[in-house]
Amino acid sequence: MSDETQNHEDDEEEIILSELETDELVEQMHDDLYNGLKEEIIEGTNILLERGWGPDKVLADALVEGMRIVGIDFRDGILFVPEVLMAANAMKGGMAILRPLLAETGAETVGKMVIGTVKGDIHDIGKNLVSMMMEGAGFEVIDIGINNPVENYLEAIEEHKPDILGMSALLTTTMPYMKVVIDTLKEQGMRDDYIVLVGGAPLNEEFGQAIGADAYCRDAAVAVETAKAKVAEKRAAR
Ligand code: B1M
Repeated sequence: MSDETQNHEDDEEEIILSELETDELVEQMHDDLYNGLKEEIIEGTNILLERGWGPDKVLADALVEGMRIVGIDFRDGILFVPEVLMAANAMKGGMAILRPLLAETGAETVGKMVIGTVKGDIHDIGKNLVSMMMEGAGFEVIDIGINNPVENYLEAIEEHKPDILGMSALLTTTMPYMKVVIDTLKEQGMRDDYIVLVGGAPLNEEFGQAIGADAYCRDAAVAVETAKAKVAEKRAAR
């Protein structure tokens, strides 16, 4: 090990989160999220709460802002799936502490999404990544898993009343099923009650439009940005 590496490691070991000024701590948490350090994120979240920060501020300034940076670097090809999964997992550590506190304050969540992979399709890695990034951005996510017939989507939106219905498909043979779900929503007069976002490797913009979705999302970072924008639009229109 070179001296430089040794010094760098020594530097890293010396950081004691509770001794940092609050603004330094928040910056350190952005770095820790980026590096997928769950224990540090849990510790940092608790310290900020002890210092009197409200859970909404911890969520927005420390966690969501950190994940926003992760999302940008993922979009730009600087970070890859394994790193993003680790960051999202670290974020979950902080979220687990904040979620009950946020519920107590009755603060309006960023939004709620039901998401699932369509009938006939068992691919879920991309969907899980989208779920985690959405949670990282402060959304409440109800993940109904894989191989979902239209009835499962209807049941979930009836029960959870989300802002967004998200669908994932990885096969050219299963992607047309998204249209079945959207058409059923139309038939039941519910289409306009939900923002419908679709994604998956074989899809594209034109397909999203052709089946009547509100947007096609190329990746998890785009899903987060699109979801935020569409929910804000919908709330402003209300
Ligand atoms: Co499958 N498979 N697979 N497979 N598999 C593909 C999709 C395939 C392209 C491989 C190939 O042939 N090159 C091919 C599809 C060909 C086609 O349809 N034209 C294929 C096939 C054929 C099959 C089987 C039929 C193979 C067989 O049994 N003969 C079979 C089908 C099973 C079924 O579903 N009924 C099958 C099975 C499997 C495994 C079980 C082995 C495994 C899945 C494990 C799992 O998911 N738990 C698997 C895998 C891993 C793949 C590949 C290699 C990787 C998929 C993946 O996880 N990508 C895949 C090849 C490929 O895509 N390169 C392949 C990483 C992931 C992060 O990306 O899922 O694209 P992705 O998600 C992205 C975006 O698309 C977007 O955001 C995500 C994150 O950035 N996104 C959304 C996705 N969903 C979204 C939803 C949203 C928004 C954005 O909602 C709002």
